[in-house]
Amino acid sequence: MAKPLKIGITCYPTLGGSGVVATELGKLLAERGHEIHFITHSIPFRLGKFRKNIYYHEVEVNDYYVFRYPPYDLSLASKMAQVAKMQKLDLLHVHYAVPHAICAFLAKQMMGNGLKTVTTLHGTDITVLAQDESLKDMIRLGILQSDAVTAVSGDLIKETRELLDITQPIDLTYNFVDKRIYYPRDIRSLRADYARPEEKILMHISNFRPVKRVGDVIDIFARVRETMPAKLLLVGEGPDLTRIQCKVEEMGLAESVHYMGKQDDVAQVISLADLMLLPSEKESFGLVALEAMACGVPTIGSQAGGIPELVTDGETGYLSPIGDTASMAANSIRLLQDPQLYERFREACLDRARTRFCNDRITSEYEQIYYRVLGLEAPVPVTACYE
Ligand code: GMT
Repeated sequence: MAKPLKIGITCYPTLGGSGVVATELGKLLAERGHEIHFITHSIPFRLGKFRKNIYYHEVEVNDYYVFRYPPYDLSLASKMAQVAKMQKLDLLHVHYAVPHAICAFLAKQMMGNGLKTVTTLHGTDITVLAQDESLKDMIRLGILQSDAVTAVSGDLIKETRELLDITQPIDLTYNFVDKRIYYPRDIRSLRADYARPEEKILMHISNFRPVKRVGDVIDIFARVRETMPAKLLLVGEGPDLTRIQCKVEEMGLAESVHYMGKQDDVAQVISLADLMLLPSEKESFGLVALEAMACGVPTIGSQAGGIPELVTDGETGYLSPIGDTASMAANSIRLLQDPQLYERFREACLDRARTRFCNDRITSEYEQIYYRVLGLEAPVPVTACYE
């Protein structure tokens, strides 16, 4: 039998898809008997209640008076090494290259190279930050010094290779959903709070950053509303939110748009929607489209990055060129006006989420990578998803 591992996980604990993936992965690995140590600056927001096999180590930043800027990265690296030593970790798995891959490299050096490190690239660490010449070489070093590197889509692997001139193997590990949490919820009692029975509900969930093109979401919605009664639910917050609120006002849509802020029970919220809108400029995978898919909600989106690897155009949603809001609106209307077509898409969504992106399969893919890096016998891989 394969030996259970002791794994340190570092991620951004308070926001974003990379933190969600890292935390959910840690929980699933703990369920499989591995000992998981989160090394982060605060408790990962999806960690929830006390769980067997899960520990949390807080990174405290030293603000000694000579430091003009408290050195978080160095504190993190020291904490990683300290926890690795104290808990006899087998490896560190860091999510998002900057600064985590470099901190893991420093921790490894402090441990005299005995510690293995795995880096998962999530998207903007490559597609935005690695475009910056002042960060590029550091990101490249972090990747080269990792014992294994994974990325969340084939497109992100390609972009990493091209941008950073990297030839070492990069494993593909898609985002996943826990099917015990993400399934179509019964929202009959809730729906009436947001829309009348004849109104369709369109939804967008993001961190409201420019790469998400939330302005396009409003344009798509405005066009859909010209044809049918509809409401738009905007979930999340971020730097573009105020600009978006102004745009909504200017377009006379204020009565039809609900701002839901940040939400914890995403599966419940998504189950309210008839369509998910994801018109991003850059999107290495698009976790939110997968969460929607698992709840039976098709996505109307752009062909950016890894979205086409997730959303099958014409089967589980429709994809258009970035910025082509007319086509995205036409596709939304086509789907919403045809109940039979919509039902086919919904079934295809549920089927694809369960079979290709389920927690059993992707957790096992990460597990195989850990054992490979450690040169240990691995458990039998899970290649199918269980109902
Ligand atoms: O979506 C974001 O901007 C947040 C970002 C993050 O790093 O938390 O998400 C990235 O990682 C997710 C998990 O792997 C992916 O599903 C998102 O597509 C990716 N975002 C972008 O590439 C913009």
